[in-house]
Order: sequence, then C-alpha cells, then structure tokens
Amino acid sequence: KQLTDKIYHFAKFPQTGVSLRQMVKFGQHPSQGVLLKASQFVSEELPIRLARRVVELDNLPHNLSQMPSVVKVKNWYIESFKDLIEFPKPRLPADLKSKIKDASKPTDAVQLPASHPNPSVSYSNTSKFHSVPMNHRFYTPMGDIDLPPEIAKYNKDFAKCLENIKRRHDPVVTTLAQGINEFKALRHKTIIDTEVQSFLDRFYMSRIGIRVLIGQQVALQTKNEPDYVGIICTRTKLYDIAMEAIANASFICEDYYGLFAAPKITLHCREDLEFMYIPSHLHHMLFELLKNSLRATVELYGPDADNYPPIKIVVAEGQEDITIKVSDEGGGISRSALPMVWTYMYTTAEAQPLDPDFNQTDFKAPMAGFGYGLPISRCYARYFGGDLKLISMEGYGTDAYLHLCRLSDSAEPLP
Ligand code: W6P
Repeated sequence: KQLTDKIYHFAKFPQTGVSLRQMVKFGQHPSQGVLLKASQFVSEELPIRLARRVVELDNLPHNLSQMPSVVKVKNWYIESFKDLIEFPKPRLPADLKSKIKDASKPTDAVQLPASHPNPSVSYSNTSKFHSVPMNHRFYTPMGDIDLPPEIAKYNKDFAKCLENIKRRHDPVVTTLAQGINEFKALRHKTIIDTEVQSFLDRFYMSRIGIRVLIGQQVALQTKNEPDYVGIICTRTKLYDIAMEAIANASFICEDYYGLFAAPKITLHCREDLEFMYIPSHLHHMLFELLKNSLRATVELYGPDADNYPPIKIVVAEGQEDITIKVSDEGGGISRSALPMVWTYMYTTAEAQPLDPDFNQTDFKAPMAGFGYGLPISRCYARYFGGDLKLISMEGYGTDAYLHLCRLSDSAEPLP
C-alpha cells in the first residue's frame, strides 16, 4: 500500500552518521533553538534509518522474513516510521525563518579534548561499513533568538513521541532471538549462516545508533547533570564504571550459582582516568565480559571450590585507544570453538524456553542472556570506533581486549 511505497522511497536516501564529538558540540547549550534544530535533524534521519531496516527485514534469506517474530519486529519499525512522518511540523513565521538562518553560523566556543593531531588519519570506518559525514546544516547552533512558545511545545511533544518509539522497540533483541531459535529448531543443523550473522550485526548496530539519537534528543531536554551532554558523559570515569560492573556481575554470579562469594576481580586502573563516552554502553560491555569470565571460572572449578583464580582487569591508556583487558583462568576455549562466541545462531547458552528439558518453574535469569552478550557488546564497541577481541589459551584461560577510541571523532558506522 501507500505506506509501503513511502518506506521504500525513504530507504533509498543515505543515512547520516554523527560522532560523539559532534553530538557534544551541538548539545552543549540546548536552547529551544538548538533543540529545534536537533529535532529537525532527528525527524529527517530516523525515518530513513527505520525504512532501511524494514527493507532489510523484508529481504531475509531462508523464509526468515515470514517468521512471526520477524514480522512482529518489522511492524514495530513500520509503526515508528509512521509516527515520525505523520508528526506535525512546527509552523515557523517567515521572519523567524530568516532569523534562524542568520543565526546559523558555526561556533567554536566549546572546549573539547583535542582532535587527532593528523586529521588526514581516519579511524571512523571498520572495513565492513561506510559512513557519511555529518551534514553541517543540521549542526549549526543558533544562539538565543526569541522563539514562540509553540517551538518549545513542539520540542517537548516530539521528545514524547521519540520516547514512545524507544519503548516500543525495547523487546526487539529478545523477540529476534526467539525467532532465530525457532528457525534453528526448524532446520537441519550445522550450516554456519554468514548471511544471518551479518544481518544481525548490521541490525543491532543500527539499533544502537537509533537509540543513541533518541536517547540524546530526550536527555537534552530532561537531564541536567554536570559533565553530561544528553546521555554522553564528557568525563566518564572508567574506574567507577568498572567498579560498578564488578559489583553487579559478582552479585549475579553469586545469585546464579548460589555462591557465598564470586571469584575475586582485581582492577588495575588509574582512578582519575576520564574520557568522553556513554557510561551505560561502557557498563554494558564490561558487565558482559565479566559475566563470561566468572562463568568460565566457576564452571571450571565448580561451585563448591574453596577459592578461584582471580579475574584481572588491566587498563592501558594510549594516545589513540584506551584498552581494557579482562583476563580469566577459566580454562579457555579451543581455537575451533572460538569463532562461535560471536555467532547469534550457535549459542551454547543455558536451557531456553524451547528446550524440551526446560523447566519453567526453575527459571533463573541466565548468566549470559540468550548468548548474545558478546556479539552485541562488540557492536557497542565498534559503534564509536572501538573493537572487542578475544584471545584464548585452551586449557588455561581467556583474555578479552576491549579497545575504545579516545578521539571521539569517529562517526557511527552505518550499515
Ligand atoms: C571464557 C569464554 C569467554 C568469553 C568472553 C570473555 C571471557 C571468556 N572466558 O572462557
């Protein structure tokens, strides 16, 4: 129908990526004028990104597009697309339009960590993705011109619309995971499906980007904490986030295995190390790595062991990267099994609701979700130009290397 045509039309436009630095520069002084510009950017960008995902969901291999869970997810994307394109635009009086245009001069009043000394070196692209430079048109603050109250109302209502969209998409990961599980159960085993794999990598990466744009636009209007620009913390304290991830992962581990104390985790990190990042992303990745290391350690030595070899976190500060190494002595993974940890289709996770042996009454929050923790954590790392790698010594233990880009200049990798 007509909506489908519209979606396929929007899907032809290129996506526009933003970098952490651009978002911070733009959102530092969120006057109603700045918020209006940001709302306008998001209202043009999101329909393009959503439409591209709908088209991809329509074109999955092996009849995956017809799976009920996939259709369900696709309909959420269609609904959100519709919400956005039908959202009423603010009516700007003609004299105001010219005022906004006049005020749209680039400003460089903001203090930010220095860019990379050699601007010709670009770290923004991993080989798989290309990114489009941010269009300056959207990112020129307009200072404090007087705006009619309708503008403030538009910004507020638009943020409400975005919040609603974000909430609608909360269950996307678990719903697609169910779909993949059903699909796995249907077909004959052991064909590594690179097509499904790369689709999910792209899809979850795109989802992170969409949720960052929404989260940022909402937070610019609701959150007002020192050192924060929207959801971005310009002085993220790695030590504090790591301590929090350690406490949370240890608690989950003790609860899950019924331990008095989880294996010890040591943290070797300068306490005042700070950099620009989204703290929730950092916590998510560290929490996931720690759960994996704890699980390997407890399962190797058993839940009744007197003590466990500690898990060690080492943080290195380079010019380009901050690298976090998480080392365990949990026995490691064989070289042949290692690639599997990145796949969505071949998870070795706990009993799932579809397993015949699965006992609903015994359900415990699994130590590692649907087994999607690692591939999704790698998407988070790559989203701002970092990466996540594993090196394992079978028979001894595993080292995870989480590389985070210090420069914050890298634009989103857009599938
Ligand atoms: C393991 C398997 C694994 C995955 C990710 C991080 C740490 C570990 N340790 O044995």
